[in-house]
Amino acid sequence: MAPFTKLLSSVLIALLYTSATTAMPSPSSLKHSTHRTRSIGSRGELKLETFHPESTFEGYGVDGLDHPLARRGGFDIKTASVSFLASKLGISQDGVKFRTSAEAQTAQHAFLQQQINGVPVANAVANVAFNSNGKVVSFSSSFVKTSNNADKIPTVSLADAISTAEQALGGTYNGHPATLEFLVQPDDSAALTHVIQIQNEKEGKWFEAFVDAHSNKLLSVTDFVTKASYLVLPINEEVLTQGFQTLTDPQDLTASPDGWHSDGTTSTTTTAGNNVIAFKGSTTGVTSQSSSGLNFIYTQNAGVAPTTATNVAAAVTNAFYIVNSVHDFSYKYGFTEATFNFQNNNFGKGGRGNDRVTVSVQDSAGVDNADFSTPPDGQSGAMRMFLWDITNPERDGAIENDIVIHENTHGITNRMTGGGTGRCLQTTEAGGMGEGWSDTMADWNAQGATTVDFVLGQYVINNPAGIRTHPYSTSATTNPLRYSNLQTLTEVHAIGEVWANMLHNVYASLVTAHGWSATARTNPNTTEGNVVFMHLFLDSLLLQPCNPTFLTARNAWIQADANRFAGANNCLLWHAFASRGLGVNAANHVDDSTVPAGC
Ligand SMILES: *[C@@H]1O[C@H](CO)[C@@H](O)[C@H](O)[C@H]1NC(C)=O
Ligand SMILES: [Ca+2]
Ligand SMILES: [Zn+2]
Repeated sequence: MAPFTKLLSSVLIALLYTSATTAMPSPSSLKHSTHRTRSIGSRGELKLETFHPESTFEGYGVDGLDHPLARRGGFDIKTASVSFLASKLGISQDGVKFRTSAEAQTAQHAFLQQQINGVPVANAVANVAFNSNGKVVSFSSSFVKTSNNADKIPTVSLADAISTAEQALGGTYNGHPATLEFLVQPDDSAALTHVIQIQNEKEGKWFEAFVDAHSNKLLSVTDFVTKASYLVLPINEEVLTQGFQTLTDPQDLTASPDGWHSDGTTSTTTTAGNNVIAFKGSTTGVTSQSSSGLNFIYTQNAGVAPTTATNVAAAVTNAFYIVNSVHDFSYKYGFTEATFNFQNNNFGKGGRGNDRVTVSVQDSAGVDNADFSTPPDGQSGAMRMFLWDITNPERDGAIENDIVIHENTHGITNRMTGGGTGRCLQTTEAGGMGEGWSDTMADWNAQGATTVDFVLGQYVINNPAGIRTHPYSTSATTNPLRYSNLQTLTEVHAIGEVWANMLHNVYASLVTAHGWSATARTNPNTTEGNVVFMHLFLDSLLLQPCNPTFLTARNAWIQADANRFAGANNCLLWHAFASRGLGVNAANHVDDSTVPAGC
């Protein structure tokens, strides 16, 4: 505990210093943007505070920033991004490692990492986006001027580090190749670490552990699992009508060229395909077609236990359908093979394959919950849906679409932010926004021509109020949450509600201004507000920094609009964010409702 005590006091000094030099009150929540404290171990006996250096974001508007390499013949994103970053940060090019790039619809994205003596730094990263003229449209970085770098040759063996990590985290090494990376510490020193994946399926744990390669101490973790921790409200009598329908060929062949039941080489007649495998118990527990020709017709019977055979088949079918549908529409808006999506066969379109989503329905590991694990590109995302035991018979989260979409969206945001590492929504504030985006995606899918308040999770708990504290609403009476609520909120779902409510207001403004498209999921090329919204949602994920804050994420939305729509919605976005306290001068969880001059 000693290092944490020391850290706490240094932060207190920093807070006092800040309050002495600015007029703003300094919320005690400032660490939310750079730290996360987790209780680990089966009884939470290990308290681990992880550190993520502050990230910055700069957007360069509609025109972008000219750059010496922009117009040279044969634009090369690797050379251009390394040279831009080195000159921008005033460091040598040896200090920058180009990791990967992704060509997206409106920008080319480079993802880079700081390196010290040729060894990459896990938590000091950067990304640079270029437009089609090779100009820089945005850049973000969490690079650190380190002092006191550890020797790059480990003195602790990988085997010893694995045993330390297994013991501390209560799981086992899963065999994924370990790496050696520096890790910046809160005092700006750089520790050398063995980076090892540790899993415990029964307890729903999946960590990336950073074990000091000189002292054999566990220094940090990436938690690939985003857990729901739902606020359960008292039960009332209302039962929702579910409205099951038979859909014929819902797959989108642009996004899934061989449909949902083939990976381009192997066809199936079960809930196993290129994007998703949905099952109960184990991956062999898939649901098969009910008659010849890919028919999955299983009528859910709400009057009997969800564990009866037909209800299991209905739930597996529904989860398979939703996760494939999310794959297909998000693909059209830019979550593709190249931008680190989940598919077994990538059809030669970039990115890493062999990582379709595994969906475990009625997973026996828990109740009243659901979770999604997002390891790096190339390893399957894992969704686990549990039963809810508030009602009798129990209810199944796999047939409440907003819960499935919420979980699935964790995979999208964790993959697109930071370029496929799964490491970039780890701070308290970024983790909170992760929850917010997931609710927002469910909200977007549920809306019709007239924007209405959105409630999440009312079926599983049999309560029309759902599982969040407020409906998402344009009414500040119905939902009073503002940026400044972050001063007192510490739990990621609670922080997520603030972000999701802001985005609900952005959505409503866009629909008011541009109308609503009924074909938004299949046609991303029209101009209505819900189409615009989904473009900005996904575009901004690729632009924003690793471990974004509300401020940098907002700026990424503004820049996404510049990239795709030449800034047509600039003032609309500012007004919507400012209406909930995230105006131009908002900072440090203090509200501001100012919009830029001219808006
Ligand atoms: C949308 O536009 C893209 C790029 O021009 C095109 O490839 C695609 O077919 C269009 N999609 C629809 C549904 O019109
Ligand atoms: Ca992939
Ligand atoms: Zn969640």
